[in-house]
Amino acid sequence: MSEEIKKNNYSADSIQALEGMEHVRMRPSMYIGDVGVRGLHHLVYEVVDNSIDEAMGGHCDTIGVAINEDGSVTVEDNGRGIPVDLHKKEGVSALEVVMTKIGAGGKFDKDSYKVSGGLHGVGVSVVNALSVHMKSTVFREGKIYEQEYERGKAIYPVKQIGETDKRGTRQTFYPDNTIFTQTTEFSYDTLSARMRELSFLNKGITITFTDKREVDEKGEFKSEVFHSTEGLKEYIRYLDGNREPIVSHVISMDNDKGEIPVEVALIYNTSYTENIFSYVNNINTHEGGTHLQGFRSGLTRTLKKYADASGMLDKLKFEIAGDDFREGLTAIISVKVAEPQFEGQTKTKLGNREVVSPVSQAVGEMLENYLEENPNDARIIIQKVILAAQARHAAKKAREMVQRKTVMGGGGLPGKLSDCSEQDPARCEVYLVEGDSAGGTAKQGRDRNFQAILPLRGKILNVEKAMHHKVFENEEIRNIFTALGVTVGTAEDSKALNLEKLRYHKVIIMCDADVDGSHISTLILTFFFRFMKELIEEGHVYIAAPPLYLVKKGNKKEYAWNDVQRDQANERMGGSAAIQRYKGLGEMNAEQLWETTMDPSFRTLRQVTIDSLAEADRVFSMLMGDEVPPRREFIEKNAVYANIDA
Ligand code: 0RA
Repeated sequence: MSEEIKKNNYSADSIQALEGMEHVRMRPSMYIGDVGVRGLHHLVYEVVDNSIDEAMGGHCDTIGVAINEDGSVTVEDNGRGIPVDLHKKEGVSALEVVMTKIGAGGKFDKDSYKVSGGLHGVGVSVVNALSVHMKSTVFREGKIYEQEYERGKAIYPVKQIGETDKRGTRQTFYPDNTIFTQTTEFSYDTLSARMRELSFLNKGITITFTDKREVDEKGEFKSEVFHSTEGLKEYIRYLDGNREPIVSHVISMDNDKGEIPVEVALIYNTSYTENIFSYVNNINTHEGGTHLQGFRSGLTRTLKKYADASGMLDKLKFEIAGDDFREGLTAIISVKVAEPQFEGQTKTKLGNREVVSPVSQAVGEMLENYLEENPNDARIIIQKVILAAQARHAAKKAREMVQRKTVMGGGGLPGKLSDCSEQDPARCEVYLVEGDSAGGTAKQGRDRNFQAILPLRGKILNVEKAMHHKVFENEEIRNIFTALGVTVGTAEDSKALNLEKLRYHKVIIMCDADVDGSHISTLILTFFFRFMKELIEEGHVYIAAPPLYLVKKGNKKEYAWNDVQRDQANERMGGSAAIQRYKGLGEMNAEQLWETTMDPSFRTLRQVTIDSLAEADRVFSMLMGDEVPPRREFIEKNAVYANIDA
């Protein structure tokens, strides 16, 4: 053990290492991306990653994650326990080295399959540095050891505190609120979604997730157990549960023997959307990269070859494009790469060239076998591809119409748009408003210098169920494209989005605060998610929050956004105030709408962000798909935003 440590050179003296920890506190974003909600949750992922690595090495099978009563988080595994023996060079225990020295995380065990990379894998010492308090407990060789830290510094040497027949490691940490100034409150939904995802990506592991901050009516904690025996195959069923499959099985393969372990699962459904999620070392690679490239080439090559041989393409007048093979496809690719190179704007694009061919080959083989053994499914898939090619030609024409109108500029703006006078997009915002009447009120209430209004007719098209050319032919949707100045499609990529000419940096959805309003917001968000994902990813999309109540007495008035605020306002006015419940935006006059919902110095906007693309996709397919009961239930329980953290 200590041999390993020496080999991996911990020669950096402790002074330098201390500087390392101080550097983490000075520049936390360099280590965890940001110090907002995302960075905060990243702390948990970092600690869980270490336990996942221990599990991938075959040393443990159960991981417990808990949000404690006091808001701290505990992660526990039943692995070998972080070694506690003396680290000769440092003169302290190995545990202390791992916890307090930057760059010491996990790597000292060359036997364990350590593949963490990208944003993750910075080491548990980073979590320690960014926590006001942390406690490590190790169950190892019959004994229990413990050490505690404050802002990354050990407050006593590792000590033995008892005996045990358990094995494993337990880590508890309290995020530092002087670092995470926005919030230190963990989101159940965010962590739960990530634990579910991890269990699908690492089959065989059991992850229990518990929130001890609240108990239900039965006096029990909110808790979930995640365990997947079939991995990605099960993940596909989970993601596509609200879509209708057109083939009989999930097509999948798992090759963990090769130099680069590759796992793939896919299915075709009746929808028109392409949904491919790719992972490298358990990290969602939003921007794709070489593994995705390998997947696409393997899929296209194999299906094309089969289709050509089948004679089904003989009468086709169109050339089939790569896109056509992916309409209605839901797929997950997961690869493990020892030294991943991450590129791209958000460092979520895999750059390693050597990954392309093994993935392409694995996908090719898997599909070839499936098509061979399931000729019925094969025919159905090829038919779908042909339909997609035909629809693509129709869509191209429709899109060119949108483009022509956009390019003409000036007069090309939709007639319903009330534009603002400011020219700098960074200072401009546009409100997408439900209905012409609320649109009229917003137009009167706004500050026309920088606020534009685009009223939308009642329910916009449900893009989840519409073919692409129908989407581009739809007038409301064309209005959104032209008003925003966003164009689609380049010579190389028919779906590429061009945000360069975006005319407003804030796009604000304003709907009634009721179930119908939620539904309309969801329709608009679905459209953005499917057709302008980057707009959301770059933080341009917001949801306005109109008040639910006006509480009034004499010349005193207050607005309330929930029942608690309403009651408090009423109390402040002596308890006998008149309470008006706003049934919709239409019941507010221009001044009220400005005061509560549009005035930047008073309004609250909820920024729409995406934690997990896969989870967002599942939710949208549920909300907007064919199955009515789950949608109704979800909308009633969560309004719109459940998995779109705002
Ligand atoms: C390296 C060596 C050994 C254990 C671990 C790493 C280890 C690290 C973590 C982090 C979270 N949980 C963990 N569990 C184990 C011990 C090697 C041995 O006992 O021979």
